[in-house]
Parts: sequence; structure tokens; C-alpha cells
Amino acid sequence: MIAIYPGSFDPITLGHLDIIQRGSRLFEKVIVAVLRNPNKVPLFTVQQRLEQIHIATRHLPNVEVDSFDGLTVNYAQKQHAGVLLRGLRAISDFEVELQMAHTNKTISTQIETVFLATSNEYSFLSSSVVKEIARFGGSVDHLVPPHIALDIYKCYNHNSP
Ligand code: COD
Repeated sequence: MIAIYPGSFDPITLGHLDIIQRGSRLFEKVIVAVLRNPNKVPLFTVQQRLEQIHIATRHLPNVEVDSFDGLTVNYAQKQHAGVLLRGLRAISDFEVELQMAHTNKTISTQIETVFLATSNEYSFLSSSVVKEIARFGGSVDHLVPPHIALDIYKCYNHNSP
């Protein structure tokens, strides 16, 4: 079974990578799919995010990286995927994710959403938290892979604190 792990990944964090790693043990193939979203101004371009994720997942042979636009379920069908993989950190995630899963079910009954609970050590972690810490000069070395930390420091014009 092929699983799509869709998201913004701006940038990808150790929390996302934990879900990818664990998902790669459950599914034949996991496609990490970055949404090309014209309505959001991201920190990193889609191309930069694809490269960041590619480097961060290159040790996982059954993980691929791609970008998409439009509806996630349409993209999943095009890739012959049966599952959308999502991560859950808290009740607040659950509410949003459940609504998204139900919405997606109304568009395609053939795609199932599978949730993996966050690992304890990443339960607080989000791309927004990473950006906020870096914006105010803090270290994100413990939150993202080293090559992504460097990209982030470059964006905010500071070196590793
Ligand atoms: N631990 C575990 N899981 C985590 C962690 C963590 N620390 N951090 C994030 N996650 C999970 C998130 O809960 C999510 O499941 C996934 O990782 C990706 O997170 P983000 O924030 O990078 O991406 P999102 O949630 O913004 O992505 C939203 C989509 C792009 C998937 C969604 O907007 C979408 O499908 N858009 C396309 C249009 C569409 O199909 N709409 C219909 C559905 S409503």
C-alpha cells in the first residue's frame, strides 16, 4: 500500500520526520507531498523544501518526495495511493484532522486517513514554533536536521547561537 504524507513542511521538523520514519515501516512506499499553496507566503520556496526533505529522508529507501497542487485526494489517486498519513499531537490537531479526514472521505471513499500519534518528545513541535524561535535569535538545532537549521539561520540572518 502506498501512503501520501501531505503537508506544508515549511520547514520539515524532527516531528514530521519521526512520522515519516515510522510510516515507512508500515507502508510499501511513503510519498512526502508538499502542497504548492499560492495563498500562503512561506519561509522556503517549494523547491527549497523539496531539497530539504530529500536530504533528510535519503536514508529511507521507500520514501519519495514530491509537490502537488489542488485536492490532496486527487493527487493521492493519481499516485495510486490508498492512504493519507497524518500526525496527531493534541486534541486541537484531532479536531482539525478529523474534519479534514471526513471532508476527504466525501470526495473519495477509496482513500483512508491513517493517524500516527506523535512521539512524546515532539508533541510540542511545529514548523511555526521553529520559525518563532529562530526569528528571535534562538537555536533550533534540536528541532530540525542540521542542514535545515543552517537554511533557517540564513533566512533570519544569524548564526547558530
Ligand atoms: N508530531 C507529529 N505530527 C506532526 C508534528 C509533530 N511534532 N508536527 C506536524 N505534524 C503533522 C501534522 O499534524 C500534519 O498531519 C502533518 O504533520 C503535516 O503538517 P503541516 O503543518 O506541515 O501541514 P498542514 O497540516 O498544513 O497540511 C495541510 C494540507 C496541505 C494537507 C491540507 O491543507 C490539504 O490537504 N490541502 C489541499 C486542499 C485539499 O485537499 N483540501 C481538502 C481537505 S480539507
